[in-house]
Amino acid sequence: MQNKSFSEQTQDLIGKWVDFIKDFRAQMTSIHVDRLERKWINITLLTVCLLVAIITIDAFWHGINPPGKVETIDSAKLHLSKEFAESNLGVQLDGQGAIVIRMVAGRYSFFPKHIAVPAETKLTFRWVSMDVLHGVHIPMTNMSTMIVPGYVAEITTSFPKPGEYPVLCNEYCGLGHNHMWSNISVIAKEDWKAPAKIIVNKEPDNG
Ligand SMILES: [Cu+2]
Repeated sequence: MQNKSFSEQTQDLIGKWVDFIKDFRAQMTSIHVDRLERKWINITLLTVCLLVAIITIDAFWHGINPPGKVETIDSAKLHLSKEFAESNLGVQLDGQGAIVIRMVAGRYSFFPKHIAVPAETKLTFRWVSMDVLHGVHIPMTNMSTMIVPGYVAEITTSFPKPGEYPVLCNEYCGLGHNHMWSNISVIAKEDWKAPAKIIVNKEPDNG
């Protein structure tokens, strides 16, 4: 058998698809479909198209895109990276005084194990995974995202009331998955003390 060039292979594939569609149409037109049934098929298809269109337009309108499109990082070198080195994890203030929290997920815990943040304050969480796919869910907040190895997941949230909030992994990550949780102490705004160390800039770690 002789090797075909790429364009010949593409033409073959297109030909097969055209044949398939023609065949499918011929079969569909040969079947008797009641007028009322046809009407409902059309209504159903239109509804599906409408819903897909709404989701697509909404995603573009709100600039929703997968976390993978935003920022990449080498998961194998997190401990050597500038931003996610152990000493930089946890609650920090950036140059503008905004609170940024850097967390690492790994089988089977979130690091640091415990943090304290102020209530009713905008908090930016930056999550990375050191091994496999994890998820993070904090009930009663909008915090629910996948933590995909190789990517930084950034979420902005705030805690309405002081108290203890659980941090749960919601992606199955291995045998210890159901033990993968930690907690966050949310402290009244006026009682919270900012950490002493200030990181002015996060530097890109992408090699
Ligand atoms: Cu898990």
